[in-house]
Order: sequence, then structure tokens, then C-alpha cells
Amino acid sequence: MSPFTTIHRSFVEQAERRPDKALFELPDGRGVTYRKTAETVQRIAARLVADGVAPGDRVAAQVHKSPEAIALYLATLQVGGVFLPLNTAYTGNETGYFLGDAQPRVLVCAPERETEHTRRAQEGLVIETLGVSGDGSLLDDDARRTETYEASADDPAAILYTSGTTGRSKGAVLTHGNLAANCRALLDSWRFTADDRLIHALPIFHIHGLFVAANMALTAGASLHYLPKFDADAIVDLLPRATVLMGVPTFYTRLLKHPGLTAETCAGMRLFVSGSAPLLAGDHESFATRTGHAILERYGMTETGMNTTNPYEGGPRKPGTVGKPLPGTEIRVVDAESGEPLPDGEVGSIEVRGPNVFTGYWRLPEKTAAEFRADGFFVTGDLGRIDEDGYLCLVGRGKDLVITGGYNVYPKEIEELLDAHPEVVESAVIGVPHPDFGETVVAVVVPTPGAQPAAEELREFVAGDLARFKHPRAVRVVEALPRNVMGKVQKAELRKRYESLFTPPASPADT
Ligand code: MLC
Ligand code: AMP
Repeated sequence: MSPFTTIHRSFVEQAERRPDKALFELPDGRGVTYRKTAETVQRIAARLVADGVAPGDRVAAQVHKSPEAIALYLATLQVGGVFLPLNTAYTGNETGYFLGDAQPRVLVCAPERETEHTRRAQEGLVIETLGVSGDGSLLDDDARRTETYEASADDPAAILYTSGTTGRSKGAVLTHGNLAANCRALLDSWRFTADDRLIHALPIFHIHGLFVAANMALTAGASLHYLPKFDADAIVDLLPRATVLMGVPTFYTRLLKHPGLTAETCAGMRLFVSGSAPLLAGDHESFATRTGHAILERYGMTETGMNTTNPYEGGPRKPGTVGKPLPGTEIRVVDAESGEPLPDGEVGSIEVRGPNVFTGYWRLPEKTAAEFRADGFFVTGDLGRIDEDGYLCLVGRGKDLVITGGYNVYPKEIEELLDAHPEVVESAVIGVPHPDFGETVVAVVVPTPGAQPAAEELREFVAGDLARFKHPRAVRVVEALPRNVMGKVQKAELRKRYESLFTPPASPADT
């Protein structure tokens, strides 16, 4: 296992060892070398320090995917800053919440969104811009910074917002030690080396694209076939030149529809990884039949990085399972109430402990304490069981969460917006099966007496405040929500009622 202690240090070593190697290979045929990337990191580091970033300061980034965006991440680590990536799909309101909570020193945004932040700039937030081709103020100067903050394993490296098991978005604080430990475990488990050429089509504002895919390439000295987003044609064209693909299940569902996905095009590939949401067992099997490759499914979450993986070698990759704990990580399945470990085979709450597990939620010590056990295990909010081979199977979520195309949507956020409509008494937002996104968002709404709000009007009412991927794809108006004897809304019953809304055979609309 490689012994590095921070992602930045390991990247610098790789850049010294192989300066002329292409780190990024771009769709237009351009390559960006390790040397060039290291220079860009130093230039951005100088700029961040000039902007007043001191160790521990947050640097927020809401930027398009570019080689410079990865350099911004590395530069933040170099100066001891705390990187805070934000989904480019977030609306102004959503972004405002994260900036207000995390109080960054600098926000780097896309040039076309700079004017949204005029008021914040007046209040002291430094606004920098970074465009998709490296344009913008961030790289205005040529000055370079070579000093590196001597980060210890416990120093915070990044904050990523997530809802945890309940409520409003919380910032998960990940340390340099968390990132390095998880990356080392993955390099080792998946036999990832400098010879790898990884197709990178994921966004870089979540852990899958940033802390799994990018970190592994940066620290192994590997190359990235770096795509701005998922594109089945582009991926199929790249497969003969690549060795590894990492994606969410929607990647595989879509690739299976592409006639160019064959055993021949995949002959040079050594690994296909899926995660962030459940991979359909049917897709796993169809992919193996078509290409000869068994997709390797793994399980992680923002607070913990990766926890378990199906084997690279030495055992079957079993569809419907997420494998065994990574080296150094412990997993247990317990009774949610008592916290007592359950025998293998029984379904319970999944808990995890290890060097990959975050230190806590940003400025929320009580919420943090509530999600850790006294012995240091973190309560994931996922439900699962250990099978006869010791593999973890995820069977559901204890947390109220919809995962659409690998993006998490918190029903409560949408319900609160819907409930503010003058003709709505209450609402329940659920996830239902979807052939492309795995799950999609559906809102079930109870109107005020005599009112008949149109589904389209309700959708429009919430749309302005929500990133597109959170928009309900269907709205159903009903007389009452199903409740149990305690008065709690029975979402499972609603999910059952609407389970065929998007998957054939489509049931007639039952408004
Ligand atoms: C895009 N849209 C989505 C969506 N992505 N809607 C619901 N869910 C999504 N995930 C919207 C678009 O805005 C568009 O709206 C319409 O749906 C169709 O867009 P598309 O062009 O078909 O989508 P595309 O851009 O191809 O994106 C789909 C996707 C992408 C699945 C490739 O969402 C993606 O890359 N997801 C990966 C997310 C991820 O990295 N998750 C990891 C989180 S970390 P309109 O207006 O046209 O209707 C984590 C931990 C772990 O979970 O274990 O890894
Ligand atoms: P996030 O909060 O975005 O990090 O999402 C983490 C959640 O994604 C986990 O708690 C799981 O519910 C889910 N998840 C991640 N990987 C998988 C997987 N392989 N199968 C099913 N669910 C997964």
C-alpha cells in the first residue's frame, strides 16, 4: 500500500516523477501534463493566499468541470484551506444557504454567475471566477507559491454538504487523513497503478468523482480521459484506449443501450466500478454477458468515503451486494434501537468505523454526537444484512432520501416548499423506480378544501428554488395521505401505490 499521508503531497511526488505524462486527456485531443497541472496548482495557491486564505479557511467552488477546477482543489489543500465544492445545478437560494453556513473566505464561481454574488462581495467574500477553458480571474496572475502547509492527518481538508440521516443540509468535515486513508485503501484493493487510464465522466463536486476517481489518478500517477459529463458515444469511443471506468448505475443502464458496447471495445478494460446508488442485478448480468466484465459494485457515503467493495480478485463480484469492508474499515449490522450487533443474515442498521470516517458535521457538535456510537461507530442510516459469504447487502434506507441518477434529494426540502403553496395543506415527497435514473422524485399533495391546484402549477411553484434534478417528475393530488396509528405518513405505502408510474407496465394515472 502506498504510504502517502496527504493527497496533495502524493500528487506533487507524482508530478516530480513523471512531469511530461498527460494527467488529463481532453475530448478535443489536448493533453495537460502533470508538470503543467503542478504549475497551475502553484499559481492558484499564490492567488488564494493573496486573497487572504489562511489554514482552516474555506474555499468554495461552484465551477464547471475543467483541469483547472482540479488544480483549484489541490491548491486549496496546498495552502491548508478547506475545499467546499458545490453542485453547478444549485440555484442562487441553494448556494446562498451553503455560503451562509460555511462562511468561506473565497468563492470561485463560473464567470457567468459572478453578478449573483455582488452583495456578498460587498460584504467581504472574495469572488474569483473560473471558466470552462481556464479563463477567469483565478488565473490572472503568474505568481507562484511553492510553500506547502504542513497538514496533519487531523486537519480538515474538505467540507461536503449532505443531509446525513435527517433534516437540513449539514457540512461533513473530512480530514487530510480521511482522504489519504480511503484513497490508499482503494488503490490497493483495485490494484490501481500509473498504467491506468481512467474514463472520468462524473461531476467533480461529489466524493465519487473527486475523492474516488480523481484522487486515485492523482496519487497513482495515472491518466484521466476527462469528459465534461456523461456521454455514451464518447465513452464507447474511449473504451479501447482506457483501462477503468467509474460511474453511477445510470452510466451502465445507458451504456447497455449503446450498440457500440461489445466485448471487443472492452477488451483492454480491466475494471468497471459502480456506486452511489443500487446497481440493478439485471444490468450487472447483461453487462457481463455483453462485455465479459463483471461490474464491481462498492458502497460509500459522503461522511465516510468508501466503506465496502466487491473483490477485485479472489472471489465473485456478486450482483445485489456491495462486498466486504475495505482494509482498515469495520462494518457492523445492529439493531437500530438497542445498538446490539445482529447475527449474519438479519437486517439491521449499518454502522461503520475506520480512518475513512469523517470527524463531524461543520459547527454541529450535537448532531455529530447523535450519529456516532460511544465506541466510535458512525450510524450510516442505511439498512442491510451480511450474507452467507460475509458480503454486505443493502436492503433499504432508514433515512428519508431519494437517489436519482446518483444525486441525493431530501424529500423534506421539497415538502417544505410545496406546503408553502396557499392551496396545499400538506405533501409527501417520495422516490419511485425510474428506468434511467434508478429512482425519481414524485410529490403527493393534499389540497386545501375546495381547491384544485394543477400539477403543473405546483411544479412551477417549487422549481425556482430547486436544482433541476430535484424537481418532482410527477405531482399527484390526493384527498389524504396514508398514516399509521401514530399519525406518521406512510411513505412505503405511497411508494407502493406509485411504483409503476415510470416503469412499464405503466399503470393508469391515479390522481
Ligand atoms: C440531470 N438531470 C437529472 C439528473 N441529472 N434529473 C434527475 N436526476 C439526475 N441525476 C436532469 C437534467 O437537468 C435534465 O433536465 C434532465 O434531467 C435530463 O438530463 P440528461 O442530459 O439526461 O442528464 P445528464 O446530464 O446526462 O446527467 C445524468 C447523469 C448525471 C446520471 C449522468 O446526473 C450524473 O453524472 N450523475 C452522477 C452524480 C454523482 O456523481 N453522484 C455521486 C454522489 S457521491 P431537463 O431540464 O432537460 O428535463 C455518493 C457517495 C458514493 O453518492 O457512494 O459515491
Ligand atoms: P451521499 O450522501 O451522497 O454520499 O450518498 C450516500 C448514500 O448513497 C449511502 O448512504 C447509500 O444509501 C447510497 N449508496 C452509495 N453506494 C451505494 C450502492 N452501491 N448501492 C446502494 N446505495 C448506495
